Amino acid sequence: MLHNRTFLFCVAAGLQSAVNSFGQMTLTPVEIPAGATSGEVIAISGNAGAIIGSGSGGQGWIWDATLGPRLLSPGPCGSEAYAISADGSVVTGRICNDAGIWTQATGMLSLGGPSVGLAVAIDENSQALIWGFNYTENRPFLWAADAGYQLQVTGIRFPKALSNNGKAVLFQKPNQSGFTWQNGNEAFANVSGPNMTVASISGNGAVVVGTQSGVGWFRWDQECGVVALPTVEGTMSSSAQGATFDGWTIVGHNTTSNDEEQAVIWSPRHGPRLIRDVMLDAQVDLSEWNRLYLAVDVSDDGTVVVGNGFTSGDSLTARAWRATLPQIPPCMKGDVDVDGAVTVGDVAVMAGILLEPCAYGLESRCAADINGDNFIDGDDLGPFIELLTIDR
Ligand SMILES: [Ca+2]
Ligand SMILES: [Ca+2]
Repeated sequence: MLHNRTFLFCVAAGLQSAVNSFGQMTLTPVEIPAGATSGEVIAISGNAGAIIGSGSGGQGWIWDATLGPRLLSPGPCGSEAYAISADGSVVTGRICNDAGIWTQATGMLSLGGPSVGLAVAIDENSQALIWGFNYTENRPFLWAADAGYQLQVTGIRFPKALSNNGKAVLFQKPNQSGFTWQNGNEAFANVSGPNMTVASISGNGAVVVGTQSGVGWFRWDQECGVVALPTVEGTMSSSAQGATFDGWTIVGHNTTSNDEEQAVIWSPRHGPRLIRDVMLDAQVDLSEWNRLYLAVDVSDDGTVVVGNGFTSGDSLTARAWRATLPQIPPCMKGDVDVDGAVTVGDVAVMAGILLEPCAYGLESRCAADINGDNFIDGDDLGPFIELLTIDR
């Protein structure tokens, strides 16, 4: 009798925790302010606190849970929002014909023109850092609070994204010919390929995500270069748009049958999944939505994804959505042979992967990169042995 009651209690507790993890999942429209010309989302802050959106030539906006939706610059020449810092405190984009900086305290201010601000970070001295592009000079600029607006000597390269601390910078090369990546003065990469565009960089600066025709959506890191990501069944084309802090969870779109773009999330452990299916599996009500066509960005911890879709009542006007997910590890750290447990059986595989990391699949690499710096080396060995000891 006692056994049965204990058993029943455990079943009930198990059900309760399943309900709780489903309970964390939601997908809701993002409220946009009156006067906004577009409901499309551009980015979410790394800490998941704020979302920005913009329409071309329109009115950039910001939304957060405390203050709700607001226009960045309600003035006559409008504004656009292009990037938000990881802590959500600073937005950059365009105001009139100038690059702009927005904070809660100041609203949108000009940095100089004719330019647009494209990437923003808070550096190690807690100062805002903005990279953008100057259209008359055809050159990027860097703006910092202490140094002001400075044109860069480099040729035509479009700043795309910064790591959370501003140290790693990603540039798109012209004519979709590839990208350059720079991490402080320590590391540089110049990657070329036809029809290759990049979208974003992981918060830790180590992973670049983008799209190449013939390859589809891809993930790049310094150790193994460009690796095509798997796609959902029937995918004709795909694009990568955003990544978590460690670059092991990536969002974008897969175009499936009927030429329909669908928002998708990938991690090594779960593979590519349509956001729609993730939500429906958790019994989230999507009857309000006709289609979720693009996942635009993801928070640093992977628990909030933002994207655009069409509601059931209006299949012409794009609307932003915000989806919350439970925190799901992208892989089981230490389980390099991918059998679901960290055991002595992983030791031989770990030895092999340390010698030749790029010969292994993404799930094994994620599992072997125990400290999450996107290199598999001696620094992962200590934590690997620790995981072995705990599990045995
Ligand atoms: Ca294993
Ligand atoms: Ca590592």
